[in-house]
Amino acid sequence: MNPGEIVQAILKGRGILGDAAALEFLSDRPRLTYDPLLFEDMEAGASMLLAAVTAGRRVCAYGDYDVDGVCATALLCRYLRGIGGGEQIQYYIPDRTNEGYGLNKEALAKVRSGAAFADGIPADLVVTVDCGSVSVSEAAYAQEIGLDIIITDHHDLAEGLAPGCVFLNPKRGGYPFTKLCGAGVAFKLCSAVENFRVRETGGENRSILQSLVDLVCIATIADVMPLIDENRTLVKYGLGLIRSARRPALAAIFKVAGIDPAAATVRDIAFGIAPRINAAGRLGDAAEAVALFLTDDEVRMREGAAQLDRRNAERRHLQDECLRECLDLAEAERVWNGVERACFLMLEPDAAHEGISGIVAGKVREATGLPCAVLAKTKDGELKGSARSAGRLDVTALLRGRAGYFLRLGGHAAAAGFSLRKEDALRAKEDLTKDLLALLEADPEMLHEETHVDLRIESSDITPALAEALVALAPFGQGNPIPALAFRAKASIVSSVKAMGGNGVHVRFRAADVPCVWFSGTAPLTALLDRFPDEELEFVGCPEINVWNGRKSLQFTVSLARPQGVV
Ligand SMILES: [Mn+2]
Repeated sequence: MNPGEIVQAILKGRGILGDAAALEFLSDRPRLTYDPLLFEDMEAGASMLLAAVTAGRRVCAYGDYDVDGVCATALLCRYLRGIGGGEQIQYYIPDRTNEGYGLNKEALAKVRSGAAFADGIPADLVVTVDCGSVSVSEAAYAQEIGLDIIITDHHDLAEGLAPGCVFLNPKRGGYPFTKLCGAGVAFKLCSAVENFRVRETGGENRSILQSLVDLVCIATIADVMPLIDENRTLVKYGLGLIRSARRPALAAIFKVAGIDPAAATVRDIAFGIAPRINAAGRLGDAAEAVALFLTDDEVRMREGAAQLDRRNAERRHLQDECLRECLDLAEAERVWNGVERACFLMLEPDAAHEGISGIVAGKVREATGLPCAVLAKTKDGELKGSARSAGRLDVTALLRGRAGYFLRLGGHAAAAGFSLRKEDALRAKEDLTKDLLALLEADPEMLHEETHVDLRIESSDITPALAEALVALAPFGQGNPIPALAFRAKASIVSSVKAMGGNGVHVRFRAADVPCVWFSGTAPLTALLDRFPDEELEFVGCPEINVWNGRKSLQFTVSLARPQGVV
């Protein structure tokens, strides 16, 4: 197959059907986007918001402490200030530990009275971003105390909603794409406001709005939304803005992270930029991160970015300590009467911190292959847990099966959050392990990650031209992974095996003459060649152009190798 055919086959396998869809998917200037007025309530929401800003009323963006919430808050404030709202546009971010996620009545009272703001001016309108879908009684309360309210969110819907409340959520139906992040929904609201504003004033100036797509891009990546459909459009243009380093606050964060914005990738944002923005809300006050995006003072920007970097280093330190402890605890739970077993890991480390339990649970899952919850004590003596799933297990469903133990419980297939009484923790752990073992009885492979292969090709198809053609499928990430191509080679013709890296865990080799690199692959490759010396092996990965010392060379980056026929 030639590179063009391979790209087309991958697209087809990913459900991108037809020439128009393929052209759009590969385009540098994608056009796929939808009319914001397709949102239920958008017309009412946008005109209410524009009227409030035009009348000089105080508007408060009510956000969240994670990256999506921070970016959505900054985006809404920047836009509304930019179209004339000025300092009347303020924001409120609840504290992770003391208030928790979503709307709360005390905060709304402070927003209404003005106590939430440095200048003490009371707000007339509150616009939630990235939260509010389940805050039914809080939304009613806002209206009772004289606050108009617009809810914008992308989380799952609750049963009902406060009557008379404007509620923008793509999951309500009407809007064709439901996987926008919170900042994406806020962006659609601003787009609608912009349309109305242009219609009223006759002026055409979309530059403020367009300049904010970088924030949508970061939020979409950090919230692990699928990089398909309208998100692909937003992320492509957003990456373009980020690479041109147009936003000084963001450039300052790139600088402290040691990442060159000109070559920024989805990975750089997910692992270098997002954790720093997130660190404010985990260990300090997320408002610090919002303030960084709202200031135009370069000195404050530099200081703000340095502060985020310090908080991130502190977060990493806490996380490492907690992870070490958790891995020891996990080992003790896995080995039962001297025998290794599958179990639901529920760990209660001394070094627990609410802000990092989710990350640590994910790392324990990676290390053990088992579903894991990490618990932290709260002020009122309860335990608050963050759980991460493994393989095909729906961890929230598993926990719901024992709902009686939990004071609060929410989440999705891959992750859950809950709280329970300390005295119930041990029995909950035992019962959840019992339920997990019963599931494994029926489906022994349930906890294993499946390796998806896009396409099986010949080793001779792997050329520099193919590596270059595959780049057009980027940006890669959730919902649009790096292509996984597979080729076969006899184990006996694997040659030039060379361990590399500080401790030799990575390996370079040639298979059927294809130059390969496999990160953390030394041990599995050696085992494979020892066990199956005469068999045909299948190598799964992606061809790439490696640039080293200014020289370009082709390499096939292996993610998995296995005996042919094993799936
Ligand atoms: Mn979100």
